[in-house]
Amino acid sequence: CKVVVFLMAISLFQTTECYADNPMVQTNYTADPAPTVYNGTCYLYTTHDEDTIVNNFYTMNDWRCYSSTDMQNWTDHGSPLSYNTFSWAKGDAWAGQVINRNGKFYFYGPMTRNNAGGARVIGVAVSDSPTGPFTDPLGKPLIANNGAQDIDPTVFIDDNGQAYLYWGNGNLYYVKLNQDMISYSGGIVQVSPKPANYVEGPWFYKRNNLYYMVYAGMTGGSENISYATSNSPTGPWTSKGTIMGSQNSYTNHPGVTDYKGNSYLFYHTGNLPGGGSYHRSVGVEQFKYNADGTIPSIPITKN
Ligand code: FUB
Repeated sequence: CKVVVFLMAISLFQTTECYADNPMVQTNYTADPAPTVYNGTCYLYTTHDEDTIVNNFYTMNDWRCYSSTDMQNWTDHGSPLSYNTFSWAKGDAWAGQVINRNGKFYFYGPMTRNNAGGARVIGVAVSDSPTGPFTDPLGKPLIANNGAQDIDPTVFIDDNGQAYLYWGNGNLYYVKLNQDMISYSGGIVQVSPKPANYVEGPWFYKRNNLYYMVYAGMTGGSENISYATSNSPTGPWTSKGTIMGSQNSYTNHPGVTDYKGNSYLFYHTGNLPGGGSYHRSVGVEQFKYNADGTIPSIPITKN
């Protein structure tokens, strides 16, 4: 195993809080962070901006996996899957997420199809291990509904066992996944009204009986991170404002988790040398929810 990140910055005033270097991965350009906790370890899945940018656009072929037991030192597990895992895909390995159910790990991620006009669709892959390898159980996309809009899946299993997959660029959609996690029942539902200034990158979870939808929003020239809450997994959603302002990459993308009693927001910027909108890098900040469950404004730290 290779340890990728390491400098520890200790606050002068809060010596118990230690942070990883930001950007936390300095060996690849990474984006679209998606954390999950399994067996006491925090696994972080990211996308991967290739060093060589083609056609001045996102050039992304595989997903990466890192893990940590202290949120400061991260082990690089390489690439557990790529668009080549899916026989029907031709590229654009964009923002994905992994969830554990009954000892199996389910990955959901968007790609462009190698037929049907190259539409962006969402695939599912399965593994017995959080670090892969993953295989495609369907041999076809799970979600192929809206052409360019089917990106950025986020998955959550509620306390009653019902799993939800939300996704979308421009509009927000969801389906109720079946227990097998590779099919769904009922139709695709478009969320209306969508949360304020919603663009893409939803991250869906529940805390203290309140459902959270954290997402990339737009009020200026580049994306911020905003959120909405609901008393129901299917809304209606109450917009709660922006928690992280625009950074130096056009996009941003949230991933939120609790780990060992603390709360963390993962995001991306263009803060590595050579960085920018197509060379992004994942960072992480520890934060504390307010007593009423609202999320404070979260500044980024750089080391
Ligand atoms: O990384 C490619 C796309 O950019 C993601 O799918 C969006 O969330 C945005 O970060």
